[in-house]
Amino acid sequence: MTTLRSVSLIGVPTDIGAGERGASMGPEALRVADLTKALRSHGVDVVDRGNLSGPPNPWLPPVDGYRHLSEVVAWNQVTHDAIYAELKAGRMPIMLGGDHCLGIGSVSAVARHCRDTGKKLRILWLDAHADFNTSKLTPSGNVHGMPVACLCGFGPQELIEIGGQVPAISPKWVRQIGIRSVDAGEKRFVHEQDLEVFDMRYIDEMGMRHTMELALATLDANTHLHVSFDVDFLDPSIAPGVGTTVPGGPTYREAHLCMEMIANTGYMGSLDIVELNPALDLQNRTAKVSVDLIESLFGKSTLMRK
Ligand code: 4U7
Ligand code: MN
Ligand code: MN
Ligand code: MN
Repeated sequence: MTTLRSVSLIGVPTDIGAGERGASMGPEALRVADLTKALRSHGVDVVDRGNLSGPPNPWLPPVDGYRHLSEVVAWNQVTHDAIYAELKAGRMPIMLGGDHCLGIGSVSAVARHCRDTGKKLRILWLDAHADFNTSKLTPSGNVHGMPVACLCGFGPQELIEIGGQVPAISPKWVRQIGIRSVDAGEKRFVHEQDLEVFDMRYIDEMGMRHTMELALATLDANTHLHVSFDVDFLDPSIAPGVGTTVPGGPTYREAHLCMEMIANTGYMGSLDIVELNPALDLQNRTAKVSVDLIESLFGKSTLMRK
């Protein structure tokens, strides 16, 4: 990649939507793993905006199918505002989570920006989970299992309207990669809404290359590509520091190929890095592997390529 990009890092230190405490330490772990330096080594202009702030985690049980709903709304509102401001200023936001409920604020801001600018939006959801639960379907009440549904308009009013338009996105704009844990009711809903899911069986059978060719097939010069990278996408053998590990994820090389192919499109306009939980990590290994993968996402390659 030769284009110089301007990136803003936005830390969102909360685990308000998670089922396990600790993702609130994710932003600092990524900084300790030298994310800024890694990006700069690829010619990226990086500004670290520091961390957003919001309510503490009261660690209470779910009420009407949601845990901590009012706090989740507050964190997503500040996330939306920060991401939207960066996009408006012509910079690429990288949201350092934090748990994946923050995808609601982040993606709804990106969708708003795309409406403003007439861009076509595509969302790559790299995850072990579909994150398509609703308050009726969820087995946990944890909102980090619901962001894709909320973005598609299925969720509580206060959350689905954060980006100013309901629904914020269409399920047709989403491609999910690496999925291997979907709850029973969630599975029916994914099918009903016709989400495009490249699950691990598909990747096993067809390979990561073919998978990514299909997932990236409808991009064009007018596309804004948003990448929502839940670190539990990765196989737990290389990424143990997450709250919800699921065995059988992409290997180190499969994950790099995925990132390299995204980089080659040149269309990535925003990124989330979520669900990293340093309290469960081993010597910051998962943060380091995440930074490695982000380098590939920004064009690192072994050899010069045509
Ligand atoms: B993540 C789960 F039940 N589906 O809803 C739920 F298995 O953002 C997990 O992808 C959700 O990490 C995981 O609680 C959310 C569970
Ligand atoms: Mn997720
Ligand atoms: Mn996940
Ligand atoms: Mn998780």
